[in-house]
Amino acid sequence: MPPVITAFATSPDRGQGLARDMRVRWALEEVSQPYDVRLLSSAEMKEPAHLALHPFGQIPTYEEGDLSLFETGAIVLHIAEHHAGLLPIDAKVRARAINWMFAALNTVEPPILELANAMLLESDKPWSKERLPLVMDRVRDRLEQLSAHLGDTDWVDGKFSAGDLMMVHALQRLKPSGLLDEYPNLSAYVARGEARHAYMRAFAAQLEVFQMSEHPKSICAQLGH
Ligand SMILES: N[C@@H](CCC(=O)N[C@@H](CS)C(=O)NCC(=O)O)C(=O)O
Repeated sequence: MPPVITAFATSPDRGQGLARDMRVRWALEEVSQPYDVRLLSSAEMKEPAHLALHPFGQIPTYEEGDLSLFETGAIVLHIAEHHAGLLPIDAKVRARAINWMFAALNTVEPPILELANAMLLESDKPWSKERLPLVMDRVRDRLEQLSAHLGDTDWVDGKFSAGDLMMVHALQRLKPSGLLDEYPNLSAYVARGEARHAYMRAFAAQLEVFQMSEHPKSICAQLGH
């Protein structure tokens, strides 16, 4: 039985790959593992059946036999530890790749999420105009450092790893802000991630869910049903 992940039945980003099931889909595609998806409405995410799998009522979750996980960092690490392709074999290089997964989640992603919230949820607040530049500068600090580290290399530490997967996905959320464009090597880094075949397969799969939810009739018509 393939693992089962959960995802939004109707993704708020309209299938643009920002929902975090994308990380898990991408990881599974990188290691060529099939998976099933259980789609949830916002209401279903807060019901007891889902809360038993995810105490915070979010997506994605990952079920494999009697193992059930939440938190994309833990899920992607689990996948990477059990299938070749996302973590190097050498113990020290492997530890460094895991190091980069944590850096993406704990150091780079938090200011990006703060900015996304500031732009999406706080723009109507009287203090928003004054606060936004401060939040943007906090993101810039991290981008500057990451950009200096990356230099003209392709990936954060040698070959592509789960560290890059998490980092690219965290950075993608910056696109609407324009901040990524200030760092050409980071824009190119994200584009390199998006150009991977595994990424493209994962993206297409999650976009299809959104298209089916929004235009079920036209998709059925295209499929000849
Ligand atoms: N730290 C969690 C974050 C999960 C998360 O924020 N999921 C979002 C979708 S990308 C969600 O379920 N949002 C709906 C909600 O919180 O009610 C992870 O990496 O898995």
